[in-house]
Amino acid sequence: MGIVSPGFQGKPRSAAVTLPPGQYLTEDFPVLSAGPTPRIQLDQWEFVITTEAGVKHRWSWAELLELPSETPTVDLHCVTKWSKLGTTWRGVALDSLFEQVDTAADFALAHSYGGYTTNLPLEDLLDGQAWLVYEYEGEELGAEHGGPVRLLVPHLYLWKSAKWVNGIQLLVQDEPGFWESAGYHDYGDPWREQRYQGD
Ligand SMILES: Nc1nc2c(c(=O)[nH]1)N[C@H]1C(S)=C(S)[C@@H](COP(=O)(O)O)O[C@H]1N2
Ligand SMILES: [Mo]
Repeated sequence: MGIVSPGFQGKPRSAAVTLPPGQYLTEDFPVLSAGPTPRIQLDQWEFVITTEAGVKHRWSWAELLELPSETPTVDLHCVTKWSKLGTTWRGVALDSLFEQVDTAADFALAHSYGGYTTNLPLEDLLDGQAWLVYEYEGEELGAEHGGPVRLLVPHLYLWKSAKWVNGIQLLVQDEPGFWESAGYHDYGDPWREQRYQGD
């Protein structure tokens, strides 16, 4: 037992956690993948932003690591109703990649090794809201959770955080991705419970 000075007992133990509507708390980290886990050699890996004009901006693994990294601690909310709080990642803010990109597009379609896609407004990838992450809790990101590199967009349901991400295609008109074509919401804000089209 340690000695606790009066008036300094840490954070209140009864602090209630507020979750988005319909979500429950989980401590483990479920794996949800719509297909087999692709294995990508780091010397083969690349990430490509393709503008609406067809201009391509490419980063190799080494080039990605040269960009300034951040360690966001964020909450995850899956549309299957689990939420996991306080996860810490390391990666590059999409802002750093988009510095070089000239675009007037409003929409983005993320593409992954294996063919998965998901759409989101370009503005939701910017202003410190989204990262390309390659570490989870201080360790190299495991393949089952999207390694070597996944997209992390924690303010939207987790299906927007494309695992094994390898590109962003910029679009003047929105196009649904994999789950959005199957009836999931185009935006997917957990706090507004936008699970399905029409929510
Ligand atoms: N490439 C790819 N990314 C994906 C998926 C997928 O099937 N393929 N599933 C999505 C869904 S529905 C969820 S809930 C999260 C799950 O991430 P996790 O397996 O790391 O928990 O990844 C998202 N990203
Ligand atoms: Mo999901």
